[in-house]
Amino acid sequence: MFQPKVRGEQWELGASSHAIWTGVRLVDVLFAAGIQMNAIEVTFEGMDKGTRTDMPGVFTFTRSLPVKEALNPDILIALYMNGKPLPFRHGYPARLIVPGWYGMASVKWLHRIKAINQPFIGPFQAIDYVYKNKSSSSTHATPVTTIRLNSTIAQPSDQAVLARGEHKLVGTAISGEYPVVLVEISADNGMTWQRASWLDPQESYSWRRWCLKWDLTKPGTYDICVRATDAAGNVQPELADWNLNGYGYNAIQKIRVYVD
Ligand SMILES: Nc1nc2c(c(=O)[nH]1)N[C@H]1C(S)=C(S)[C@@H](COP(=O)(O)O)O[C@H]1N2
Ligand SMILES: [Mo]
Repeated sequence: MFQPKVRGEQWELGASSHAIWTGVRLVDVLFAAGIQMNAIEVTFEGMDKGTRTDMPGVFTFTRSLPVKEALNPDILIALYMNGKPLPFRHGYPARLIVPGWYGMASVKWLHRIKAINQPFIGPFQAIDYVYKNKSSSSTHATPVTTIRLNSTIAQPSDQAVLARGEHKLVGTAISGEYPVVLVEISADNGMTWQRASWLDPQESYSWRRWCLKWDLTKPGTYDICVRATDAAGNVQPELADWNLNGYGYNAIQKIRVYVD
């Protein structure tokens, strides 16, 4: 949804989902294996490999975490998704789950974990999944890490035609940084805001669903926006930080609905 458009898959509102993961704590495996004091990063290698258009060679999907992050007791080597063995496409038989981070950190089809004493440089670490603008070289780019404060309207959908009467707006909010404490809706394109109520309790790393009853008495066109605020007082931006590969989009979502 960046303007100007970025290359690649145009995800728009897609590429977001939610599941319950069960497995083994990474930190327990690292200590059981005897991780050494001089380790600075831990690498995670997937079983999939392939060629790239930007450099010769065959590469596995390998990512690293700084040791400090890797020891987070909430990181899992997940074996189950929603109570069942991982489906193949989601990483069977084992995948890393780095909660609160964007998906690229959660290496699927995990088959090797290594503690290393120098920074890991691989294309999926240093070329992809970094925030870059046109002028920054890849050495100065910032890695994509935690999920930015974000919220979305699931219902009604954009361009919906609604009957007059009472409607329920529902959606989700998430942040990988601080808990989301407030979701507000505007039906006048951002002039005034109303507080939504929560459908879910606050839970670490989870998205949290919100809802708002809305009485539509007058026919017309309505621009509806949703914005979330976190516990540190951050509010979603009007415009997301544009970057070459289109990562971390979290601008306030706007939809338009028509009332008959
Ligand atoms: N082995 C491996 N793990 C991977 C990837 C991959 O290509 N290979 N893609 C990553 C990216 S970019 C994302 S967004 C998530 C997608 O996980 P999902 O398929 O369970 O939604 O897996 C991550 N783990
Ligand atoms: Mo991704």
